[in-house]
Amino acid sequence: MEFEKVCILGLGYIGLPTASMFATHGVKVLGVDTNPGIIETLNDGRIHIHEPGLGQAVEEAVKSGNLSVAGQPEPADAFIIAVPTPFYEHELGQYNGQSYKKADMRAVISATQAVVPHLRKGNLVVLESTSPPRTTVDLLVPILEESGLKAGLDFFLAYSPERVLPGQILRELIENARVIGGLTPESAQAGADLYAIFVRGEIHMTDATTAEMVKLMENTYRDVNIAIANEFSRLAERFGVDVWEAIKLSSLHPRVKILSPGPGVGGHCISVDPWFFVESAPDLSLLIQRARQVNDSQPEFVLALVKKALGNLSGKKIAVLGLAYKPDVDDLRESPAVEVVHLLTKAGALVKAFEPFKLDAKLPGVDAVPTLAQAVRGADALLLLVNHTEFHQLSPETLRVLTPARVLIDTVNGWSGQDWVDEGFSLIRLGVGK
Ligand code: SAJ
Repeated sequence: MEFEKVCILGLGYIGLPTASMFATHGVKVLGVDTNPGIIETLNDGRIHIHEPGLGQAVEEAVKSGNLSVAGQPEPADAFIIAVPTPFYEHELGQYNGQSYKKADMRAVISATQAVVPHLRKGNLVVLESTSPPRTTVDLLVPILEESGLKAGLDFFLAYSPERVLPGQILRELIENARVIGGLTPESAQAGADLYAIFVRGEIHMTDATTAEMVKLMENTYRDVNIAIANEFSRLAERFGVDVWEAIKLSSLHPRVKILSPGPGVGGHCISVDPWFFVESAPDLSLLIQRARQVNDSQPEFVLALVKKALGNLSGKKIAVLGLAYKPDVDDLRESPAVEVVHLLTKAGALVKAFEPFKLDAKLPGVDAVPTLAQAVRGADALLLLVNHTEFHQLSPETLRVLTPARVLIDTVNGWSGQDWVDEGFSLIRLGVGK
């Protein structure tokens, strides 16, 4: 199938890079977003997302004359839906006395409805948003068929998950293997033809529900594996073992690769997606629920560690290093570091937090300061919550001048083995028992 014009609904972390890819590969692209602020920013030649290389890619796409943006879709050969699927913050489901989070599919529903008036015979519609299993078949088909056209017969319909790592989106969009799940084999083939325009990784065709499940399985697998690492950190502490040493030695086994414990799991993917399985089949996803609970309670474990180091936290000054959800990114969404700050503050500690990737971070209940010196001055302890590369080496001179603190609490194994730590600091590490 040939594609002259593609309409992409949702210009976020996935939609915008995808739009720029198609545009720089000779396709006319209309990027659509319902947020007028985003349209205005893009029309001004700026972007609203921090992702290496993305500003330049969008600039090239606009210069090529192929990328334009608007608040509403237009007729096109293909429509790609890449809107967010968060969960409801306050509306929980219940199963056997346990609560679980439910997906908020409103953005997918309204984006799909917005396609209906423009849908023509022979068009392709692709959903990229991470969604509960059967969303394409059970949710999209009935909405799109309001056009009077029959899915799989008059138009093609497919699900294709994005799998790119924030920080490496542009490279991974091109190089990663891509899974395309069609409502029919012809729909999968149409989807494969579309992505072959810029994807250099292998393209694998399957059915739509399998593709939805593939995406959820990938992120759930990672979540469960991080949960076991976090549980090992608790066990190691109990048994007087250094979990980091034990992980290193266990991973020498040819079929074992243990992930890293830490203050918890954040971001908008791994801490969210497993709930889509739980919501769809709570009776069959007990391990997945437990893993979510372990990871979500890891900030409490960090709080206990800090209490063990400092005693009563009331009035204690703590310098928090890092607020991002993972190392070397500026993204604070669902960040466990932010949760730790809230817990410390609730326990009476006076917390100053420094996030080098977001110097102007403004979060309710968090005193974020724009320099490390401001955070560290007068602190009773330094608490490392994110393994940013630039935190590995802290200059001893700076620390000596700025703080009487000799207590370092490391939740991500960023400080062990660093020379400067030997200079009279006492280092307390997550997952290390005495
Ligand atoms: N984390 C640990 N220990 C580890 C690894 C990660 O505690 O050993 C924590 C991180 O600090 C972070 C969270 O887990 O808080 C998630 O980070 P991540 O790097 O594992 O994943 P994301 O959320 O940035 O991106 C994931 C990726 N999925 C997988 O690796 C299976 C990415 O490929 C997906 O495209 C993305 O989710 C997505 O959009 O779904």
